[in-house]
Amino acid sequence: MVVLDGKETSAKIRAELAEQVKALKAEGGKVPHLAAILVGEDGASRTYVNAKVRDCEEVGFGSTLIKLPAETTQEELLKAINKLNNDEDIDGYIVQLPLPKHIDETAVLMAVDPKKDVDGFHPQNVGRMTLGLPTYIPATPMGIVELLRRYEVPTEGKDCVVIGRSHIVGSPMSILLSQHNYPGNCTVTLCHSRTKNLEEICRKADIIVAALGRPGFVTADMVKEGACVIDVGITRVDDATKKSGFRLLGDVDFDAVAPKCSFITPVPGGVGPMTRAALMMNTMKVTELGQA
Ligand code: BQF
Repeated sequence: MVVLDGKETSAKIRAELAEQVKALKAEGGKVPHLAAILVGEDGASRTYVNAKVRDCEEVGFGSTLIKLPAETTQEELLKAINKLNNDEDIDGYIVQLPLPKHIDETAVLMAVDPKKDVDGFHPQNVGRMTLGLPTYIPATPMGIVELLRRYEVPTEGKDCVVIGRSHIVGSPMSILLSQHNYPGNCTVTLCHSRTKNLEEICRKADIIVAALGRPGFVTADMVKEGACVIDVGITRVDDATKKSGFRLLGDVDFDAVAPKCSFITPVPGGVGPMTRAALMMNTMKVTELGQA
């Protein structure tokens, strides 16, 4: 059994990007500049967005964090987005999700200039991804694909089960793994809350991607001997013994499932760090992807 180490792999990717930034600078090229908009005070979102700014500093990108109060109206947010769309120094930017409930997420994501949409959430970029055209791939599925590639996990002809149909993880993951590519060429089954016989379907899978947000949902009896299991879950639970006051739980019962696996991702230190690295890779691509 091989543990797919997202922490180590993401550090390697950042080091590679830092080298590319150095080369860019030496050639007198423009160094990518990433901006992020954070609305409100949600603790997890703040942590995520601060980590992204730190990643930019590590690889040598420019970064700008725009913090707006929780009461920001949709109109005000759209104005901030418009400003970033027109700011020539900003190559790419993200709107940190989730947004406060009074804001329409779809309207916001549609306002992002597709050329600067490094999260790949704009409908135009979702369409381009679906058609296999050059674009920004949403960070979590892209991070997973990159992890599979770097560990040379076999995917061609494999039966893959994706659990969860979110627009951010499950849906794009199912599309990428079914594409005529490596990693890809899987036969993909997308399971969700209305799926019948989910356990049985999982037991046939060579690759399971668990992205439903229910701690310990995937148990050993659901996993075939030799399967590759990718855990996207990151549920926070209180833990007074931790400095942060919480710990992260994955969607997979790691201790029971791992002995059956060919490959498995841990939580923390698996998919999460790769998500962050994928955002940096997308930001690096901005200058190349002018046509998107
Ligand atoms: C780790 C996210 C839900 C909603 C909005 C490392 C991250 C997480 C875990 C991280 C996530 C989840 C991010 C670990 C970014 C992944 O070591 O296991 C990094 O920073 N993520 C986000 O920006 O918004 C979210 C999940």
